[in-house]
Amino acid sequence: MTDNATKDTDDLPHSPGPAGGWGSMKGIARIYAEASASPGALDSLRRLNKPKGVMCVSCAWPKPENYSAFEFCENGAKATLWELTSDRCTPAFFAESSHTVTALRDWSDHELEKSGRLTHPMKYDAASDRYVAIGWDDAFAQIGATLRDLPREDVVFYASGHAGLEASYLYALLARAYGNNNLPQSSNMCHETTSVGLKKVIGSPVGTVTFADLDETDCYFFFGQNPGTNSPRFLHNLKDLKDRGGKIVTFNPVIEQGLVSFVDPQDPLAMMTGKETIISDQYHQVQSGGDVAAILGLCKVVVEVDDRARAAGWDAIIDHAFIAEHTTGFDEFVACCRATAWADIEQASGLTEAALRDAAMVYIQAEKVIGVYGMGFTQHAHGALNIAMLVNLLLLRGNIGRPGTGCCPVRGHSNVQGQRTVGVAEKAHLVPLDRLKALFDFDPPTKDGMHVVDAVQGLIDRKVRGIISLGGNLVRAVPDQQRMEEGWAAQDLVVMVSTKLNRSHLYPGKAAYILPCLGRAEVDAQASGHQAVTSEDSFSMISGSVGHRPPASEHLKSELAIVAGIAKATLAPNPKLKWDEWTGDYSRVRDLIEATYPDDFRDFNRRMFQPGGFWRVNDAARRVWNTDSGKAVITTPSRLSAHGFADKPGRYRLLTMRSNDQFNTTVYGYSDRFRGIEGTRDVVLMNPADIAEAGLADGDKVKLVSDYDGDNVERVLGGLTLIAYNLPRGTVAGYYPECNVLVPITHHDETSKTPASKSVPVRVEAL
Ligand SMILES: Nc1nc2c(c(=O)[nH]1)N[C@H]1C(S)=C(S)[C@@H](COP(=O)(O)OP(=O)(O)OC[C@H]3O[C@@H](n4cnc5c(=O)[nH]c(N)nc54)[C@H](O)[C@@H]3O)O[C@H]1N2
Ligand SMILES: Nc1nc2c(c(=O)[nH]1)N[C@H]1C(S)=C(S)[C@@H](COP(=O)(O)OP(=O)(O)OC[C@H]3O[C@@H](n4cnc5c(=O)[nH]c(N)nc54)[C@H](O)[C@@H]3O)O[C@H]1N2
Ligand SMILES: [Mo]
Repeated sequence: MTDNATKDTDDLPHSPGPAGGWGSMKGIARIYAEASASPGALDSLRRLNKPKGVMCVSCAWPKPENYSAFEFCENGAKATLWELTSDRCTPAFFAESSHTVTALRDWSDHELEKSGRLTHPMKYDAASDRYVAIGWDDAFAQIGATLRDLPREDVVFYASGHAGLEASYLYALLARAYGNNNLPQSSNMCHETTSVGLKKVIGSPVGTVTFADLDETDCYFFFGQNPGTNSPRFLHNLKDLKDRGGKIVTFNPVIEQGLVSFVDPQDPLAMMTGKETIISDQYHQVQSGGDVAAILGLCKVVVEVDDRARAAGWDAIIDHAFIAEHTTGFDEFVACCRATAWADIEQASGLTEAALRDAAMVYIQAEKVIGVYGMGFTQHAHGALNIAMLVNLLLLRGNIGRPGTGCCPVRGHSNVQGQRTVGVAEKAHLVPLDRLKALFDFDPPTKDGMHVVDAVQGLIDRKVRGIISLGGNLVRAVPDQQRMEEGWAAQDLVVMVSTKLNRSHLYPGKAAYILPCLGRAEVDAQASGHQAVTSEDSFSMISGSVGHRPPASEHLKSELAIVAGIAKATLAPNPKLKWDEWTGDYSRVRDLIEATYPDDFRDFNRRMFQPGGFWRVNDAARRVWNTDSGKAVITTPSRLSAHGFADKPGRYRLLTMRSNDQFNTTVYGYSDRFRGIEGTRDVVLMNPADIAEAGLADGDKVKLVSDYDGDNVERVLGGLTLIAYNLPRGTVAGYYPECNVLVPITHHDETSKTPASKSVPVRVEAL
């Protein structure tokens, strides 16, 4: 049983220096060189996340109202430089003798994207096994003809969270006018658990906090989110909290450096002196899937201390007035807290009673608490239960809907949340279909469409026959990659709207097209002049973004123009669908968004450049609960663990992790500086005692074999080096996306179908 406070982490293997500091500067400089970024790219960094500047293409962390000179982080800088590379992937690249599609499959993800920005629309030529250039008009005409021939329900319109609100709105309109709601999105692999699970308990599918809450809170409880790598600008808020004497308690199987200590690269004095801020006051290495039990333990202590306080005639610890007015399920949950034995909680969480009591005391003493979570919560078979448990903890002391408190799911792609807001949704009831009908004079389909998991299953079953992909790299991002590749290649049509070459281009169906688009930092010139686009961040703030760099190629089109091009070539003429006018002036599309979602987008064109963005209303933040009962739901857990399979000797819980040198399937390099892993991603991290017990040794060559009871498919990943690492017993770790061959498509959150990528049952075997 492990319980590491941060003070001990100096002794750990692979515990390099603090997050931020000179390491982050070196990281940016290395990517600047590696990406061969154009010198003008530095100008784009200067404008990042400021009004009338470029909104970062990396993560969805919000933009502040009062920005600093450098309003970007290590990974935002990397993403921007990577996009603004001077390398180009031209028709000449594909014509090189060694660059057949089959040969390119042997390239790593890093090498594929490193070939540079795509410059021309390309079509796969089966005879030569290559992509060859094609004109835009021909590409659109051929795609339109094939789409018209295909059964409407067999075509999928995937979106990955990159594209702005305008292109995304039109993309969803295209799918519905075509005839289906098959609009899966990357959040299906990510925060779908939030969209379904958080909605169920507090009535809001998104988080309730804003920057003002971060400025006011006095405590963060962190579960399975890694700000040092995935939302580094958050580190500044964490440091601010520590500077004003607040507390941070972290639950994570991996010691993540950004949650240990931080040197602010924007603070010259801190940089010169190396002055670190210790981030987590307590760091609890919960085992993978063990958070349900850990939080139950915290709540058990809260209930116990509340009992004692009231018996002694002191103020209650639980906010009983709030509970009575605003919640359901309290009594049953309290009975469960009392009835569950500490031995069971310790067993299921991997943490000691003493450690959980320490954490609970911080919770009890804090007046305003924010609960933060990420993929370590959502990507489990019972991920929604993780979220419900965190909400239980917060509700006990009224820590939702009060300044300085709330629930803070940290989202992924820069506009992943916003795409859902404007209709990229496979669930028909989430979209105001009646308004679409009134605006555009067609009958939108009412049947629910496919989720990513349904689409993958449809590909495996050869039911899905065509896919349009607005950004992303679905072949590499989804579970069951091997079966996915075969299904992908069997389709009639694959259309990828992309900026860089990736693995999803290399399994062409009967007809495959790569349609290259502008990046967000580039000038988007249309009939009415330079266009701006908008996106929505993790705090539901909507901001405009203006590109300033010259496009990577004169042949690029904007995402919006590409969507319009496909739509015009595919759909029967309808005078209400004004694709050319919309392409010529994006403010017209924003008017449509406002007409479709008047509450969220009031005065859209006028407010889009408000510093820090404008806020979409969130009822839960005002203690209005849009749940079935009209109250916030306190959930009694049906189980103590989120991992969802039986434990047995030799079966480990594999968590798939992101390195500091990647953005999802985009691998910038092979330096996972924060974890001390350099030069390779082909590794398995494992507790030294587990290694010894398995008869293996640090440095051994091993393979991972999936040990899934749900089907008989063989899933193996070989060529891995075993590294002894500070992890809880029974939990092993490997990199995403490499490990995706091991994740079964049916192993997903029970309510939202988010793949359970943080707890995959595997065996570790010598090679
Ligand atoms: N640089 C960079 N930034 C990114 C991304 C990127 O790849 N690179 N991806 C973007 C996207 S799309 C997303 S969704 C976000 C993802 O950002 P995060 O939500 O931070 O996702 P991960 O890094 O996958 O996992 C988060 C943490 O969960 C921990 N964890 C795993 N299992 C458990 C568990 O059972 N319990 C607990 N308590 N913790 C657990 C892991 O150790 C890890 O530290 O980041 C976005 N930002
Ligand atoms: N095992 C495991 N699997 C996971 C995860 C995990 O933690 N573990 N995480 C999941 C998560 S959270 C997510 S969000 C998904 C990510 O899945 P995706 O969103 O599908 O994948 P990305 O890697 O973000 O997509 C990268 C590609 O997007 C294209 N691109 C980049 N910028 C732009 C742009 O501005 N416009 C357009 N049109 N294209 C662009 C480039 O061609 C690039 O190659 O993966 C999921 N898969
Ligand atoms: Mo994500």
